[in-house]
Amino acid sequence: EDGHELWLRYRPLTGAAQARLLAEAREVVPLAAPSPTLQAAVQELRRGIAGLAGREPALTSRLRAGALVLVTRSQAPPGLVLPWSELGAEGYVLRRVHLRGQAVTVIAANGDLGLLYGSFAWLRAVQTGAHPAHVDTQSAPRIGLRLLNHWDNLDRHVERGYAGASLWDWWKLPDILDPRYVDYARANASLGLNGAVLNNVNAKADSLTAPFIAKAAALAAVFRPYGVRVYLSARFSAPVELGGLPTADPLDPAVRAWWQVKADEIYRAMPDFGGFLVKANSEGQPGPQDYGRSHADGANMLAQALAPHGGVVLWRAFVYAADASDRAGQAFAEFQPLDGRFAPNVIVQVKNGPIDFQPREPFHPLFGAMPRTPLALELQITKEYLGFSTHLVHLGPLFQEVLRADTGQGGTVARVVDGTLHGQRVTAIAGVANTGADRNWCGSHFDQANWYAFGRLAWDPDQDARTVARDWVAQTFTAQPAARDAIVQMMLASREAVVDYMTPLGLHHLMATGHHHGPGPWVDDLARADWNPTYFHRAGRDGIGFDRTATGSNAVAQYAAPVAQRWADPRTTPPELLLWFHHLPWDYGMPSGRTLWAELIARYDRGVATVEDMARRWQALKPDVDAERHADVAAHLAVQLREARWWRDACIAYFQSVSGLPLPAGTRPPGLDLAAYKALHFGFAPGR
Ligand code: BDP
Repeated sequence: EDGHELWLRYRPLTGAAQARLLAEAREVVPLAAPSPTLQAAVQELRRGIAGLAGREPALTSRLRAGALVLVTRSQAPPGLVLPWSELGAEGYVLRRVHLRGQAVTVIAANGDLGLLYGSFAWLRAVQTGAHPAHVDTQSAPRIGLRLLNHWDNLDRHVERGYAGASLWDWWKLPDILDPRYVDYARANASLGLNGAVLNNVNAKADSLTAPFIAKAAALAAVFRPYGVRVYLSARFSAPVELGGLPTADPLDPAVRAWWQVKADEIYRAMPDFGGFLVKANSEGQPGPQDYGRSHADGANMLAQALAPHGGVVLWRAFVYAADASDRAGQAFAEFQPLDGRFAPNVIVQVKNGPIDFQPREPFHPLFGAMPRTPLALELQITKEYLGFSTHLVHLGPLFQEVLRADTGQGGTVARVVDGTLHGQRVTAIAGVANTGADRNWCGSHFDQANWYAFGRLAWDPDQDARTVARDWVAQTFTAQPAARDAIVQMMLASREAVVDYMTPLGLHHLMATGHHHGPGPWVDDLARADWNPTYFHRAGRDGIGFDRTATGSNAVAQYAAPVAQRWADPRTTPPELLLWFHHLPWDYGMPSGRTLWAELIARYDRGVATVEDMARRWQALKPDVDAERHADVAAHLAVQLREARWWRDACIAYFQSVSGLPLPAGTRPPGLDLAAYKALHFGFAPGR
């Protein structure tokens, strides 16, 4: 039990459940045109049933009672009435019906990809405890492009990766194919993820050379049966670096022609290539602004090259310049005025919050503010700022909080992203992957749940994070309800815990320099003001917090009126976002009755207490979890507890040095002097 099988373990059910399963899955009957995707669906069902029920069902073409029938609309026997038109290209129905007089279970879809998704959904239902005769589900994805973004370099180093080297063995590709590539695609298909950007947004032009296109095409061929399309991050200056052109100006005809030829070349190798992801004029990456052109000029040039082939451009809105008065306001200032100026196959990809994947941020003000532009939501699955893969932090609640945030423009972020609010046809969601070559794929057992939660919410952004976590636990650890729910409870509490022990009350970016491991609230000497934690918390004798109201940067005004009004006033700002928007005196009165100073300390304490509680709960689960994984998670929790205490102590020591206030009565003083916390350095932390 090293976690390698992810949530696709298919361990034997109990005796009675096995019998029930076999009664409904005696045989697998495909009524669909043969294809590699259909074959993948059939294989998964046979493998899953063999594991769960202890007997592999036969593959036949005869319809008998108790068969599991994979059926597409075009091959459906007369009399099979299903809501086909509601299923789209990828949706499915799971239902017990009578076909030619026989009681069978159908997995029905318009095409073979729907059958594959339906097969995984049926297996999931059975694994999570559903009675196989009562499974009755209809589902179709709400968002069109559901993508993982890999920040994987061509030398296999993964930027912000905490699970070992990249899965992609670029050196051995295209000739030698690691069997993991299939399992990667299976895992994604089991969640409904349908695309992977293979290389880092901090891109090298080399990834667009012929040898690397061939390597990417080899991966695309492995992924294809599973519906996972390949995308590439494109370096904007590639026409100069690879093509020898004097410029990469997007309005230059030779540059445009270069991209056109490059796109044609890529599509010859991968006819279903998804498109380009681009980080431009951001953190040193080249872009159209280098030539006095706009983001729209740059994106549209690439879009034109991809359009004849049906590809898209995902153009990132993660930008901030050194001279900006407030980094949180910059993407909005640059992108919002471009609304309506992007080609139809451009999607602007926006991080969930306006800074950078913090434990908590308000939703990004661009959501809802660009009605004429498709916006993709970019979430980070890898936990760059949330304790890497050593801390157990379940991100389902974070993802859900963003998706459910009301933009004040007539709908939530989910309604912007799924295109319903502004009638977008092209829709997308992206998660920065946490996968690597570690045996358990994600650096820890519980980090697998973050990949899982992302995939499930990408398929249906209205799903409840608790339900998704419950499914994951049932598939991965145990379906026994008491133990399952105890694990779910730990997971759901973990996100608020990390907020509390790192950055409570709307604080952000207090992490140490570069690697972002551990506390560094005192850091004030970096080249750019907006890289320093002191820039973000602004603590002094007078108080703490970033004034983003009219008396400060006024970034709050970027939100729609109802939201902006609420957050412009500290009394109507939720405590969770208080110091994001307001600079307040240390004795400011909090709703709890405490002063701000006392509340800050109480939150740090609460964060540590929650981790203590998680570790206790896990100990109590020892009888319910296999020894190998139990010990591994316990070891991770011990590290997390130590580091939560370090965060709490270092931050309290630092903020006390700034506020000059005594610790409230009963507060445990930090174990060390501030100087000792400052002196800690981690030159070899992973993920840089
Ligand atoms: C930041 C990361 C950096 C990424 C950047 C991005 O620290 O490694 O390159 O975001 O999203 O979170 O482009």
